[in-house]
Order: sequence, then C-alpha cells, then structure tokens
Amino acid sequence: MSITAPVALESTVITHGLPRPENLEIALAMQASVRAGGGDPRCIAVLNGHIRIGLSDEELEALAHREPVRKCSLRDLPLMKHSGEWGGTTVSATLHIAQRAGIPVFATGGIGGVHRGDADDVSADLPALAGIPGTVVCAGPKSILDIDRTRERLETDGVTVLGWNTDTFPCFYCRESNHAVDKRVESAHEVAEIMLERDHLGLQASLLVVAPCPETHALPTEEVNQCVMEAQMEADELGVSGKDLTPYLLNHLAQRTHGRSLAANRALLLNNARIAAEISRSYSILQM
Ligand code: PSU
Ligand code: MN
Repeated sequence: MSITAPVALESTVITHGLPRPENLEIALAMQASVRAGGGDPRCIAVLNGHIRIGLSDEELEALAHREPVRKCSLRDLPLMKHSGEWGGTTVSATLHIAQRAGIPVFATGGIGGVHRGDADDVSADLPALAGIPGTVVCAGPKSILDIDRTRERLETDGVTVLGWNTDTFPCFYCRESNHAVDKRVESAHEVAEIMLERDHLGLQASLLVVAPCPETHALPTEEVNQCVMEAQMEADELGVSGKDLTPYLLNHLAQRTHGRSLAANRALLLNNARIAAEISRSYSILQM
C-alpha cells in the first residue's frame, strides 16, 4: 500500500525572507528535500488572490520573482480574494491553511516570536501555534528575536516543544540557547506517537519540533547577537517596524555575515523539510 506523507511549506520565506535569486533555488531544494525524506511537498501561497496548496516548479518560479507580493499573515488572508493580490503566507497563515486541508506536518525555517526592540511586537505565529493543532518543524525562533520572552510565551500558550536530538532550545542560526525543550526526541516515530496522543487528548495547540541548524553551517551565538544588536538599532533609527522588521533584520544579517547567515538559513530549511517528511510518513503509518 502506498503511503501519503504530505508536508506543508510556507512561502513568506521565499517572497520576503530570502534574497533573489537564492530564494528560488532554496524553494526548489526544499521541495527536493521533502521528497528525499519520502514526503509530498505542498508549498502554500496566494496566487492571483487564490489560496493554493501545492505549487508547480513554474509557479514557484513566478512567485519567487513576483513584485509586488504581500507578506500574508492570518489577518491578510481574507483580503486577498477581492484584491487578486499575490501573497507569501507566513507561519500563521500557512498553519491555518494546512490544518484545514488535512496536512498534518509543516516545515519552516524559524518561527516568529517576541521582538527584542519592542516587546509589544509579537508575531502572529505565536497565537496561531497556540490555537491550531498542527506539527511545525523549525530551527527554533529566529535569532533576531527575544528568545527568553518567546520561550516563555510558548510555555504559557501550551505549545509542546520537542527537541530533535537535542535537550536545548535552538534559535535559528545558533544551535543553542539558555533554554530547555520539553522533551528530547530521537526519531520521527516518537514524534508521530506524540501527535496521536495530542489528537486523542483533543489539545488545541501545535507541537513544535525544534531541530538545530546543521553544525556545518551554524553561527556562533556571540557573533549573531552582536550583529542583531546593530541591526535592531539601525531599524529603530530608520523607524522600520511592523511586518517589514523581520525581513529587514534578516537581510541586514546576511550582509553583515557576508552571506554566512544565508547559508545557515538554507541548511536549516533543507534539514527541517527532510525531518518533516519523515514525521509525516511515520504519522501516516501509525494511522494505518
Ligand atoms: N523562516 C525563515 N525565514 C522567514 C520566515 C521563516 O527561515 O522569513 C518567515 C515566516 O513566514 C514567519 C515570518 O511566519 O518570517 C515571521 O514574520 P513576523 O516576525 O513579521 O511575524
Ligand atoms: Mn511583528
């Protein structure tokens, strides 16, 4: 019997998180990575006002080059149809769409969280994780964030954090932080069993599987913190805020590290895509 193992992929990372032309190359490589893990990639985006679940290579290419394109969070979703806009869906919007489409696992790079400069700037990713019972594979919250506050918030919101072969909570480019995960997991099967139990208990929050950036590409914490401090100061001075802040900071870091943060971002995205595929397969098998 053939197993279906769909994996949702978000598209804001393509439209706003990565520079061109690397964005297209990485988007295609993520699809390949899902397939290598035995999964079926379903990139979610808004094309011409229509929500799409699964894009062809040609559609990915069109999205990667598209201008203008809206960074489409939950609050933007109901606006797209009438305007006919194109949109890259964030973690919150993608999680919502994937859940309704019955796709149990979703891979991204780093989730949004509480910002460093302004603790009132909280990503819509966090309430979405709190209220939508999916399984999200990421490398932790993005390094540009306030990791302490973000970890605390996940705890408050009842999001179970599973460390993929790790006891420590990673943060995107950096493999470590001062925080712990709720449980270390060593296999996709283990995650799938926890997913089933979550379903059984009727819990409403997502499971967050955090996989550290591969060692070959991770960046040292001190270096990242220094760069983020500078980037955040610059953003404050220029008045960059709202949905523009995260793309601004990521781009600043890529320049400051001479592309090393971009290489780390690529490595962790591919890693997460593959892990998500393995988890989706295991979950399908368990349900047979
Ligand atoms: N992962 C990446 N790069 C990104 C993102 C995730 O490696 O750019 C995107 C996700 O779509 C996430 C968004 O939902 O950044 C968070 O944006 P904000 O902080 O404005 O909520
Ligand atoms: Mn924000």
